[in-house]
Amino acid sequence: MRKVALITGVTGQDGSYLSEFLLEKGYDVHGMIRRSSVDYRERIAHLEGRPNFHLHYGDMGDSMSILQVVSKVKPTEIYNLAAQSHVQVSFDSPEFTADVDATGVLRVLEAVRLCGLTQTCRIYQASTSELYGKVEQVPQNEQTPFHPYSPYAVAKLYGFWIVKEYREAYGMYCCSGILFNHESERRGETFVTRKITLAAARIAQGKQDRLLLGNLSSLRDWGYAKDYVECMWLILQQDRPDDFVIATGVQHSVREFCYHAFRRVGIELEFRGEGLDEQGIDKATGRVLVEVSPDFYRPTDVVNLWGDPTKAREILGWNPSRTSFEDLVALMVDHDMAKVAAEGAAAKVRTNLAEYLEKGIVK
Ligand code: NAP
Ligand code: G4F
Repeated sequence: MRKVALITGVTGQDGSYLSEFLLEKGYDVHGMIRRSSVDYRERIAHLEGRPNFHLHYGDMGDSMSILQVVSKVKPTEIYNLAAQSHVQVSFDSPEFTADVDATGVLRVLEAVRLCGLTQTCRIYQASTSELYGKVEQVPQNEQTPFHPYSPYAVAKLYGFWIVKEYREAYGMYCCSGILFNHESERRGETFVTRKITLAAARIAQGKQDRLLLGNLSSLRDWGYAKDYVECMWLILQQDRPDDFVIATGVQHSVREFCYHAFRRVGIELEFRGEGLDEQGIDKATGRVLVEVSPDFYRPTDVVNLWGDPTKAREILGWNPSRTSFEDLVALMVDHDMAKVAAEGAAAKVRTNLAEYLEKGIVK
């Protein structure tokens, strides 16, 4: 049996972990990357040069490039992870987000169909808990109604439905994993968890003064990305195609994430005030380390995500509790403490990014 996987979004957080996971399982792994004037492939640099790891140029906005990659690789499994994945950015670039996150999914499905691979290639679509958006039920499971609440979520909703349509219309084995937030030491630096762990490390080492955040009360079900890529694979190994919620079943606020991250670097935070006036204060020194800025509020924000992973546990045999919330925060903070300490000559560049983050230039 050929085991050939094609991963779109291979340079992303999940793409890098999934590549490692599939290589370990003996797959030939092909990743699709987009051409850029700078080579930013930090997350997969350690895999390049391995005999079973191959990269191809392609773009989710370009049908012909996807068709070429699919026809050349003839994958037995496609993991469609490529996306404009930042919710705030989707408000700034809604058309681009729709093209990549919605129409892009259709392009992948059509490429498989046009290459005559409908019966030999299984497809995983990276769907999201953002589909529940302005939630109509807590916790959320596979039966919970969708109520997308950002351009990103609306685009991903199209992806979810077109996958379902191709499954029913053409009998294709294509599935969506409705994944709740999953984080790691490879998480992009403008997502809230990584922004917090990097800031905690920099503040502890005297390289940043304070951290500006948006809605501290927002609730998320945060898991560890390395655990979640196993589910993507499991979803494609079942007798029949189906969609699954992947989550830990445990919920925390952004405020709690901050509290635990700072505690890990030895700073006990106390939160005082409300709304825009809320502050995170270092109990030992009285210094204000966390402040709220309207720059990081969203036009519409999803504030109550909490997943019910019962189906994944029972059918896929997946363990949603492998990495606890506390362990996740600790591993991210420990990684960033070492990273910040080693920054040396590059410190200024990193500090500039921290300043941009603080001023809301990069969200
Ligand atoms: P990520 O780190 O932002 O990675 C996104 C990947 O998509 C990158 O490799 C990026 O390439 C690629 N990409 C973006 N636009 C592209 C285009 N036009 N053509 C080709 N590639 C393009 O995201 P992630 O956290 O790994 O998430 C993976 C997938 O799961 C995404 O679809 C995301 O929406 C979804 N998801 C994520 C979570 C989560 O909590 N992480 C939860 C639910 C669903 P560059 O490196 O060139 O930018
Ligand atoms: O970390 P976030 O930007 O992640 P968000 O919006 O939940 O999206 C992530 O998870 C989704 C799964 O549910 C994925 F589909 C998506 O691709 C992405 O990976 O924001 C989390 C929460 C939000 O409510 C946001 O308003 O944190 C709040 N927040 C508060 N201050 C902030 C900030 N978010 C960011 N990025 N930056 C802040 O300063």
